[in-house]
Amino acid sequence: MPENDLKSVTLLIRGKLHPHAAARLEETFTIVRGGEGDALAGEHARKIKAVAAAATVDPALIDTLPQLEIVSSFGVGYDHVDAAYAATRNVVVTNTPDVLTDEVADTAIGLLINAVRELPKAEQWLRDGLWVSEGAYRLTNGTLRGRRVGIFGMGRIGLAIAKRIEAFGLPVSYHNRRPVEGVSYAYFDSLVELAANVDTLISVAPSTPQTQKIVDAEILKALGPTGVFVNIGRGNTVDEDALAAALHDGTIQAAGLDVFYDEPNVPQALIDAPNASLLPHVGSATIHTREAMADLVVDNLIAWFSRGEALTPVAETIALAKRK
Ligand code: 8YV
Repeated sequence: MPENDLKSVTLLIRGKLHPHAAARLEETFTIVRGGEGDALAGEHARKIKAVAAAATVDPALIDTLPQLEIVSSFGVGYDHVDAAYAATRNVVVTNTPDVLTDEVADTAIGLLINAVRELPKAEQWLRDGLWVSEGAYRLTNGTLRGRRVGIFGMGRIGLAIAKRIEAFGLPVSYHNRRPVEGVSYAYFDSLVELAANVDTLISVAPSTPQTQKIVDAEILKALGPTGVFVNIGRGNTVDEDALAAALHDGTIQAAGLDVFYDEPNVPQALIDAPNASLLPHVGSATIHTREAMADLVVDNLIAWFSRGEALTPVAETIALAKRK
């Protein structure tokens, strides 16, 4: 189908999609909107061939759309889309990798330094006038010097973080579902072994059935009293009760968290932990990077309907990335 003829394709926008993506989609396709929990009118449902997703796409929705060919999801993490189920219905699922890699890696490093060197608290000290009334902010117990860093999840973002950590002069090791070809960092085949061999654990792990609350009391204990835990992946990979307890009782030294189990609700016990540096899921949140992600959502849809090819299919649907 020529690119200027895509108005014949009906597309559902699911959730609060980035306005740049929504505007481009409206120009190109015929749009139907349906937020979380909205019932789709049967008449539309029969016509919809594509979903642009910033919210849940579950088996029930997929089954409501008999002509569905593609779900283009916003974000590199796509745990809100049941990609395994989509594959069984010959529906290709795409996400937005690569364009956010450096932004998220930058945020991970910022979070690590904030947690270790207490920079947000030092800034608050200045803003509160305490530099004048009390003198210098206290010397921090935490430092990056001499740290050994473990990365949980050695995908594209994990590698970008590892590169940055190397530039800081610190050794890197990692745990992943399997060793990554061409990566020379030391590999540990269990998370607890990695935690026991480092004092700084950075998690970039996606949410999968295998990773639910995988960072638990045992992992935090293995990380130890000088341990720093940073999470830039997904909040449901962490047992937050165990993490809050570990921060309060000194099982670990500090944490830097960008993601939480039940966003935007952050447990009070984490907010109350003075040794936690907390961010409201801003890993990729710049105008530059979010616009690039929005473009990739749209470009996947245009490539699919004009050339029969998805640009960035997720692993579960890679076999469906070219229209037969
Ligand atoms: C986005 C993310 O904030 O890409 C991801 O997986 O977590 C973030 O970049 C998220 O998609 C929500 O907009």
